[in-house]
Amino acid sequence: ATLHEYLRARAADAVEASTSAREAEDCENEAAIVRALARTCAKIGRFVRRAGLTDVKAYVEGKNGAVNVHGEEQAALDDAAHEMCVEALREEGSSAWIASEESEDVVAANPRGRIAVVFDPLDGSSNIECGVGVGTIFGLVGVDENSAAASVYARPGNDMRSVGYVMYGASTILVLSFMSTGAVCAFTYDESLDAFVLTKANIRIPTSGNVYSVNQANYRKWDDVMRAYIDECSKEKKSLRYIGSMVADVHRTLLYGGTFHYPADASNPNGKLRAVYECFPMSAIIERAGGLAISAADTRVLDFVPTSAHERMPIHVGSPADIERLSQMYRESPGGA
Ligand code: P6P
Repeated sequence: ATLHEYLRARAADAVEASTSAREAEDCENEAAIVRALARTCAKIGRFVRRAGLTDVKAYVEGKNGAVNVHGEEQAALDDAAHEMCVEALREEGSSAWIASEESEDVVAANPRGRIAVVFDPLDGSSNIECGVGVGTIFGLVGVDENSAAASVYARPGNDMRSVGYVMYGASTILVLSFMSTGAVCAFTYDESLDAFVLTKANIRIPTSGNVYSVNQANYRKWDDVMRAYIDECSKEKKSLRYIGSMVADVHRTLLYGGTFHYPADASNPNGKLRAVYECFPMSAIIERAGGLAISAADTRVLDFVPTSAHERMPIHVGSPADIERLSQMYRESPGGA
């Protein structure tokens, strides 16, 4: 099935189960927003694959006036991806708010809208130059009509409905959980059809894995429990795989099992990754595939309530047995989490 057919079927089921016309309309709008995002990500994928070629330079310069002073096209491609997502969401028309990791403020769209969209248009873009996988991350949350901007981000990650990411790697893969109960599915973009085709229905993360993923260079700056946990991983002869692109590292974790971490450290007490744009959608995908996502001992990432749109938080996601072990070590440590 194509993504289009998948969404039509899921939206029809949701409409059937809806108890009001408003709820039914929200389901249709949610499917339309996901379709608009997927179409845009297929376009972003084409630019990422052609990074460095003149047509991309021309497009990016057109979007941004001029490629930034250092000629860092990948940074400008960030902005271009942001613009493409904003344009697509405005054109689709039903989003109440458009919240991009690339813009300081949440942007108001349709005041009567009841769904807000948060997204990171091109995460890990510093890797584009060397051809390493990068990605787009998105999440949808329900808001009241005439809602305030804070209703988009000052709420627990549990409130996310549809969540997903697109990985621009060897192929362009969309991983999606549609609406708040959607199974985690993978769709591969088929250029010949200009469509995403369902390739994995109902992905379940392995109970445990032999891979851990973290920037080991920060070892000295972690707390004692994190150091002890990573020491235990190497004693258990696990492999370290760290791409430095969250979408790629989490996607591998989802399929192969193991863990991905961006812990708090001495210089980043809240870690590096953003709660709303990165941690919430990726944690929702991992949890809905049977994994765990914590920011400290017994604190689920999705229970956290940010106080600002760009707030950062520590994150540990992955196979349930492996994350539970870390949780247990925090619980048993004298200093606690
Ligand atoms: P570090 C990319 O810049 C990013 O935002 C995530 O995609 C990635 O997981 C992380 O930062 C890498 O950070 O400090 O290990 O280079």
